Amino acid sequence: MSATILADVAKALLSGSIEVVDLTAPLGPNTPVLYLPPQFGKNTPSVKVHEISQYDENGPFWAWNWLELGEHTGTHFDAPSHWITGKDLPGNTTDTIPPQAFVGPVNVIDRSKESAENPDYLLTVDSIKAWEAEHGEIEANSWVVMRTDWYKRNGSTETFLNADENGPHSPGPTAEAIEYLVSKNIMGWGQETIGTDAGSAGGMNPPFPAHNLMHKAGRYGLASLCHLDKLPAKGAILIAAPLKFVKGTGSPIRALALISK
Ligand code: 23J
Ligand code: MN
Repeated sequence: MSATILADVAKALLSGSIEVVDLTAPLGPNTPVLYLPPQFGKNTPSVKVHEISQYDENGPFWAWNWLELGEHTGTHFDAPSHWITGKDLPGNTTDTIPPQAFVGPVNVIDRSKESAENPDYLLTVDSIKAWEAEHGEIEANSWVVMRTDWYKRNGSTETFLNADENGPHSPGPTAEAIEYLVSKNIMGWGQETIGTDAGSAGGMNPPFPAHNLMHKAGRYGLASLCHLDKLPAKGAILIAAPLKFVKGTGSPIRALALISK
């Protein structure tokens, strides 16, 4: 690569012609967490912040806290080891994934209108192909994320999970859509909901297809992304790096996008 490309990026960052967009939800005790029904086992707890000192007798000149935090909390990264289908793959945990995976071009499929009309909206293969016909082909090792504007519900667990007696209602991909994206060798799949799958995904074949099929292919997931409405369909660079948890199955991230203004 010519060194001038990075020099141009540096100039653009300094001049403001490249903007950094924050795709991250606030992380704290009010962050919504996934609720899975008892048939699926245990749930992840809410974030807890434990004070160590606050410029007081426990630390006269300093403030610090320690955190109680699930790996899959808030805006977060799913590693292949998160799912049984990815459990034996090499480089499948947050400390062993090659860092090249954390920075890449991102394709933004806007299905906000469809999701507003139908909270159970499912992205299909035909819908992805229609997007590609309009915006260009999805390249290998690029990220694919679905904009739904669901992040606007991310202030409260009730509106975010959107559950009734039939379970949660939130948009996501069909199993076939994920198969198609895996066939394109994408870096990973992300969306704005609590996880990478639709609310109805527990009843799909296979259950939780974005998890099952993406992680089986050694690829990654991003959940609870925000502000995808600020990104172009193509052309942005996504930066989404998990903490280097030893043997981690996932991690909260500070998800960022670079866009040109
Ligand atoms: C475990 C089981 C089902 C789901 C999830 C976790 C997530 O969404 C997650 O955060 O990975 S749907
Ligand atoms: Mn997760």
